[in-house]
Amino acid sequence: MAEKVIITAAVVGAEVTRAQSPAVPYAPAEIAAAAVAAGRAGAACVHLHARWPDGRASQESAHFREIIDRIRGAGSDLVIQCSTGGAVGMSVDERLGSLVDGAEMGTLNMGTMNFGDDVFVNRRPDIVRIAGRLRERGLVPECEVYDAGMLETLRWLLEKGHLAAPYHVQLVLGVPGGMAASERNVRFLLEAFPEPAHWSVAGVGRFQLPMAELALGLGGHVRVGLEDNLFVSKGVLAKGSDELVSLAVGLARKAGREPATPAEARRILGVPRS
Ligand code: KMH
Ligand code: ZN
Repeated sequence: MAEKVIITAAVVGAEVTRAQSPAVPYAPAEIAAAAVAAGRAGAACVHLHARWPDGRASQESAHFREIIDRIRGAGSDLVIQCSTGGAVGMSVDERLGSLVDGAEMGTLNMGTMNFGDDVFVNRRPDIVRIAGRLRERGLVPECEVYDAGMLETLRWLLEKGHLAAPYHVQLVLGVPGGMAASERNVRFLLEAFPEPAHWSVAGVGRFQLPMAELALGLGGHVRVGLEDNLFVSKGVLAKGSDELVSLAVGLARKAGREPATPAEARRILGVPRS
C-alpha cells in the first residue's frame, strides 16, 4: 500500500491580492474559514500567513492567534504550519511573530534569492536563528527549497547540528528567480536529498497541479492553494483553496494514494500531538 499523501493547503500567502481573485482571504476569520474548508476537502495541514485588513502581509502574533483559535474553534484538527518567511522586506524579528502557541510546524527558508523583482533575504545566520527558535518552541521545521544550492544549506545545517530530524522539505518550484517547476528539476533535486526527509512539491501558477501529480507518482507529498496558484484551469479562477485541494485529492486517488488525515500526517511528519 503506497504511503498516504499529506496535502498541505497554502490558503493565502503574502503576495496574491483580492484584485487578482475575490477568493483571496484577508481577515483572520476568512483565512480560518478557508483553512477549515480545505481540511474538509482533504487537506491534512495548513500553511498559514496572515494579512492586515487592507491586504498587506502581516506577521502579527495576534492575527496568527486569532486564525488558529478560529480553526480549532470550528473543530478542525488540521496540522498548523506557520510561515516564518512572511513577505519580502520583513525583518527576521517581524517574521518570527507568527510562531505563537498552537503552531505545530514553522517554515525555514533555505536561502536568499530573487523573488520576482524583489530579493527574499535569508542569510545563513538568519536561518540558524529561525531554526533555533523552531527548536526552542518544539516545532517541526518545513525547509523551503527554491533552488539546488539550498539543499547544500540544508546539508550544512544538519552537519552543524542546527537542524535535526524530524523535518520536512518543501520544493517550491516556479518562483521567478528560483528553479523552474519541471520534472527534470524535481528528479535532480531528489537525487541530492539528505536523508531522512519527507518531501513535498509546491508548483507555482499553472504548474501547481502538474507538480502535484508528479510528486504523487514519485512518493512525495503535495501543496496546493491560493498562495501559489489562483486558477483551476486556464482563465478559470478557483473558488477557494478547498477547490484546489479537491482536485489534488482526485489526482491522489488516481495515483493510488489516499489523503492522510491530520493524525496520520502528524505521525508521518513527527509532529507531537498538540
Ligand atoms: N512570501 C514569500 C516571500 C514561507 O512561507 O516561509 C515567502 C514564503 C515562504 O511564503
Ligand atoms: Zn508561504
